[in-house]
Amino acid sequence: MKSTKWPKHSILLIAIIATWVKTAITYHTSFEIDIENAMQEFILIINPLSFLLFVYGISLFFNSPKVKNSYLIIVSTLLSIVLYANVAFYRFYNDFITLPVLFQTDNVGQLGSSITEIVNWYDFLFFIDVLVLIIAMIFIPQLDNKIAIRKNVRRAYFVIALAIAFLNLGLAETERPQLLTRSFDREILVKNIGTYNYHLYDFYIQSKSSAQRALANGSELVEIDNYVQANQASPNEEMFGKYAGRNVILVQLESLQNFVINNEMNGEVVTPFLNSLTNDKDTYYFNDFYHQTSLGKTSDSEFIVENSLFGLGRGAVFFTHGGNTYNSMAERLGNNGYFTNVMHSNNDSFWNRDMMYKALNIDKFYDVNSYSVTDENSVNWGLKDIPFAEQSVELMTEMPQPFYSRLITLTNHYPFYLNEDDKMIPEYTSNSGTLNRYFQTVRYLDESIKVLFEQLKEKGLYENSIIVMYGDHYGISENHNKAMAMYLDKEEITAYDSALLQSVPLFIHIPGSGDGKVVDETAGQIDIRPTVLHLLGIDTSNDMQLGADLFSEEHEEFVIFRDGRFVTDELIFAGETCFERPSGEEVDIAACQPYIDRAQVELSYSDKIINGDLLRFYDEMTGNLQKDAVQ
Ligand code: GP9
Ligand code: MN
Repeated sequence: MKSTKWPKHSILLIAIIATWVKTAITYHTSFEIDIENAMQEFILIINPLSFLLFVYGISLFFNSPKVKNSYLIIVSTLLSIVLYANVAFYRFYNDFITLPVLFQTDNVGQLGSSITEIVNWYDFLFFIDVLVLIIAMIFIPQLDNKIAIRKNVRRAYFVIALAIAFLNLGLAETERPQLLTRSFDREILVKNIGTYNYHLYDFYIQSKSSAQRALANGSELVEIDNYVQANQASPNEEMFGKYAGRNVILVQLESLQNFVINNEMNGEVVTPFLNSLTNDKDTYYFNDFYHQTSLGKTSDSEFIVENSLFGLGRGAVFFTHGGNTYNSMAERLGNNGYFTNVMHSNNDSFWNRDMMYKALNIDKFYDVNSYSVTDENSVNWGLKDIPFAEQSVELMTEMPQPFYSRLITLTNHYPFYLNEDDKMIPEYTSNSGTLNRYFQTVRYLDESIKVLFEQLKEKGLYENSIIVMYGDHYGISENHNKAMAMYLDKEEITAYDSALLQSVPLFIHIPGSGDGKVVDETAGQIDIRPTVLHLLGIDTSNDMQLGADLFSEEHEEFVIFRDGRFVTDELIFAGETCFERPSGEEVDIAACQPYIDRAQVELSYSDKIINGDLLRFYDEMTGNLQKDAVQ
């Protein structure tokens, strides 16, 4: 074989192609990645390429063929180990490796004990590219080591690698907006940026949070504790413990905003069942209640409700701080004899719920595997809300009582698709298909709540429960302002209107209470935890929580949004402007300033608690700092 037959960088090219092809085949054979269209398939196939070009390309900086070849072999071996470790992990956990999981000894222990199930004889194929590379090195003659690589060739090479990386990210962004900032699911990340880039990203996220955690110490809690104590709202004596021992059923109503309640769309009632609750003798309906979520959307609302703390301004706290110590509502209820669980028909890794629920001390997660899901009873994101309600109540009948179940609905999720048979009202007639369909899926969600109530009654679970329902976050983003303005009969949607549109409904339905009413107290999701615990007679005076009991005389009408906007009963701060309620007129910023400052303080305290994992230094039973916290 003559050396001239082989182009200069043949070995490099072979290394890239071999690993690329092997990775693409592995995606299809070893992982269950849902592919919905040709674009997703294309992204999946190209996604390892940019990373491989970069890491193998580093060999272009080595002049000695020997060093170069050793480098290529070492890299391909390491990448094979990473990929194979994921394959083995996936066979057992049906999930991709994330760093914190590796450090949970019980996970690795479980893996070790079932090694015979996990390893197959043909697994050497996962290292086939290393073999190909070695063979190539033997048969392709070495180039003269005095020939250096031309600088402009090298530059062109990395420009191409960068271009491919951007192409990959750009396509992924159109398929999955806010992929990296929201980072909802490991499968979606791998599908869009590839396993290797996913590990880099995971490493970045995890090392950032562990550095912050390592630098934190318990003394930072003193100031926060003083603030929390000074702002405590003592429980309403009459309500405290009034419903002790009842089951608690929380329902997170996907994307449900308050503007549809008691409102019509082209003459059609949108939420007949929920409307009936607004003047029901057993229901407190809060009509000036707001979501406080950010990029973590559903998971943020879960976090806020469980912990009475804010989510993070960047990313989803479920992902970034899934291993922290928390003092969740579930933990509280668990300590008081409750069986605690979440019911939601989705993969348990979505939003990193599998890990986060452990940190929140939730006893059980009834995920997609607990439900019977078929093509007929699914639409859009999965199981439809009506069968979900039916099957959930069925599962509740098996639960030890009292239980705390948090249900998360799914059908009223963007892009709001529904089967023809389930459409109970026509679409709206604006220029936004999203808003037009939204009314139909909201109507369906409303029906599913009616079914939930019926089923609870039928199974004898109704009387002895408290049912709390709230919208998790907005459903219609500001991209649809024009259509929203048309629906609300306004010229335009201003910053003031947008803030008001963050209102989601809250219903606290207490069968037999008889004292239900419409409550116009300005409040937010952060207030749910103390409210529920107090109704059950569980003291929260030592808890590190930023919300307040909605039935307390001392509850303050002040809701902070995650981005620093706020709403009170008299003022709204939005778009850097201070508005008066209800006129919407601009007023001097001085009126808002004290609240602006307090919003910043509360948000920063919440961030400090999360970033420093400060609750590991806190004993919520005594309210004391744990000076000897060892973790
Ligand atoms: C996914 C569901 C939706 O399991 O909770 O999450 P979202 O996109 O609304 O945050
Ligand atoms: Mn949601």
